[in-house]
Amino acid sequence: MRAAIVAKLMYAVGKNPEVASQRDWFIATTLAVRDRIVDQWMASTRATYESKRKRVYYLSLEFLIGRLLVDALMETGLTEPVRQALDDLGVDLDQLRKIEPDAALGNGGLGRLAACFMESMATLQIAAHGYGIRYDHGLFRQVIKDGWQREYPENWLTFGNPWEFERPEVDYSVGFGGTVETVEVSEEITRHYWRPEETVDAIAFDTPVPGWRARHVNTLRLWSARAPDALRLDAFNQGDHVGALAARVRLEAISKVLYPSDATPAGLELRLRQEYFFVSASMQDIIRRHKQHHGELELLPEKVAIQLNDTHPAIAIAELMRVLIDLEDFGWDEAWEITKAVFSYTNHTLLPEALESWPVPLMERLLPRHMQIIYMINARHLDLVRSKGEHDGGVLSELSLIDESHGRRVRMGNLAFIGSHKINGVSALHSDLVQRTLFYQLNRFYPGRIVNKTNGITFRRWLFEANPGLTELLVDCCGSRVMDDPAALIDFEKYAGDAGVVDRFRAIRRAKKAELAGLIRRRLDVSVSPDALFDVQIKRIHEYKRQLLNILEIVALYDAIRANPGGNWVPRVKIFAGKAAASYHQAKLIIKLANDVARLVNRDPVVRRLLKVVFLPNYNVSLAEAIIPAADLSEQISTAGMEASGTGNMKLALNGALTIGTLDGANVEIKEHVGDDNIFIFGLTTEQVEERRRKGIDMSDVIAASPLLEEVLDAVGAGVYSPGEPGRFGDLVNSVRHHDYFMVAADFDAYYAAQRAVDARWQDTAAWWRSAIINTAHMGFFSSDRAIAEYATDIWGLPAPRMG
Ligand code: 26V
Repeated sequence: MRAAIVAKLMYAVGKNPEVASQRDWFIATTLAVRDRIVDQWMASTRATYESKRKRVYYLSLEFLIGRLLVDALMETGLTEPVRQALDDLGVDLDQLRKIEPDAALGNGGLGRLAACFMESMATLQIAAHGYGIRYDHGLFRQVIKDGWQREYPENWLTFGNPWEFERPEVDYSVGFGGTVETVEVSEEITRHYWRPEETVDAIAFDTPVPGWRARHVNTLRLWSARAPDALRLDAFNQGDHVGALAARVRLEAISKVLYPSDATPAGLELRLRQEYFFVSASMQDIIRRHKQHHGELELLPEKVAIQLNDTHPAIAIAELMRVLIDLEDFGWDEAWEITKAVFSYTNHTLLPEALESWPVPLMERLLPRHMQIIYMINARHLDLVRSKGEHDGGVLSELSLIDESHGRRVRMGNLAFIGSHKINGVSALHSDLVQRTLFYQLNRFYPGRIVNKTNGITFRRWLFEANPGLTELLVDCCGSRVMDDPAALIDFEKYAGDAGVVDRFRAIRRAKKAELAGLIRRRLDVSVSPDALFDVQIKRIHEYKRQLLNILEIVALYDAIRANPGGNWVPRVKIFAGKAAASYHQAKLIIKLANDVARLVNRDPVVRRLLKVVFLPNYNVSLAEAIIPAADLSEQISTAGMEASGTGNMKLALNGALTIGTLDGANVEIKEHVGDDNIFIFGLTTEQVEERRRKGIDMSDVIAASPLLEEVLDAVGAGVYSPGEPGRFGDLVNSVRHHDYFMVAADFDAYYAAQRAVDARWQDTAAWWRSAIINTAHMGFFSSDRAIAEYATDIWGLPAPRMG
């Protein structure tokens, strides 16, 4: 290993050890490790080819990967050899690790799920390819200035990306705009020729994705946009040098930046271009590979399963129809059967503002042939519905692919539904709501298509890599098979009352908290005690996730402590991290409030040892890996019915944090697994939220009945936390009082009471750690290996993977 690293340093980086920087060593080490993975990669590719088995294609506009060095070392079992080799060379692996930038090609849950699923598909030795976009700039970097969020561009590629392989020869042309020529070949046959107005090239960049123990290695193929050479030459030859460059820049903008659209739908042409760009390139690649290996396109459903990660790639349904009919001479019916058999679609949110729809005029201009095909799909779909006796205009318009209510728009969710054989939600509750609300009518006419696939997380990253100490303890208690079989975790439960094991568990947590305290001191210059209860809420900032509820509870607690500083309080550190969409005003105001409250609380000598509040900037995968093993309490407090699943909830519980949460998303299933006594559930249920909204969302009644909340709202509204600008939080307070769609007021007292129950449990040390151990022990179900095994058998038509 040492020789391999030095060879890379010299012959690939071009440095000798005496002058090499930490970054040079990082690149050399990565390249040496990558070689080992590539050996397995070639073997996996060959084996898949020879077995002729079915392949899975995971189409996603987001892959939120994080760092890869520690991950690759873990998967390949090379951590110790590499650490030793670097030691001999006078280099510290833990320093090198931090040089690597996060690959942040995603916004949040949806993108991180795609990354966990890629790892589990490789672990279960499923022949899978991820397809997405190689954004030059990932999710923005968040800086907190005077308590406000500021966004800065992210530049993960500045020093190159040693994990990827550029494939200049894998180059597909993607068309946009233009016209469709219709030719009547005969009485029955009409042909359509799409003549795009412009084209852009998609260049492939491949990253190998090793699974556990590197038994199998899959490929993540990301596309980068490049202007076609012809374009440059034409204009250049005509002497229009500036014009030539401007046209190039416009086309290449397609893969420049990730849409940070967690707040407002990206109603922009560039977003639609991104979607079709990566779909077209991926479909060309899939079809080319299929023809090369299996010949006939009739065999597509037998050999190919394509999973649509949300509706972002849903245009692939129209694209496959276009290819089959226009280019491959299939008849409509046969093409449609193939298409439905190949595609399946995962829904990740019910929020109406997050459901994609594209204006018909934009689609007609950018993708004229696809628009025709969508009309045809719609006509046949509505005929079928009518043939089943449905003639109600309201119902038909809800079923239609075209929304006529505010300008004509294509509903991508309906397209994804109609063109798929299976549609899934991401937790039991969410899938139920998908059936009962979003796709209520479609589900009536296509019963059995909607299924549940509760999300999961990869234990390799979120347990083995993030928490090696706990992993070692689990191996000691459950045996080494716990490293291969998540179900083996259950044996840890036996140790819930074992004093020796509890002591080790606590010491592991204590060490992680001390590390996090160091990070908090370095980044924020705030000192916190590792002996306090670390209470964390880490996720995108969104009103439905209710960071505001958490902050208002802090204010109430702060007042209570000040009123009785000698009381029997549990020392707490409240930890927040998360990004707000740049255009999401309310979310940015919530960040400001958290920071304003933090400033006041942290410098108040009265509460000094009892309460600290910190907002850690620039939340990303790497920061999550530092916070999660150090968490005692996990905040999962979304308004019931609004969080599709959550996956941070699983990561925290796996590492032994207790959850305080609502009956929302996967919290419901976490509760079923860990038992009611080991989780703190509070607040309105989904049905109660619906009922309260029907009654009205002015909360004057609720607030009048809660002196505690009244006092908190008065203080925040009066500017106690913003003395320089008393009206700063007026909007926030006003919406809680009179327009509380998210039920902050309605759930406040229940949340306060649940927090006091948390205090009581913490003070019963034995009970706390018993619950913590039970949480870890019961998380096996939430492995993404289980989730992927279910997708494989129930959706992709694969044989049951071998688990463990
Ligand atoms: C998108 C948008 C776009 C515009 C308006 C507001 C809004 C709110 C949320 C989103 C994100 C939707 C996609 C997403 O990331 N969903 C998350 O998917 C996770 C993986 O399934 C799941 O655990 C989270 O609960 C879900 O929010």
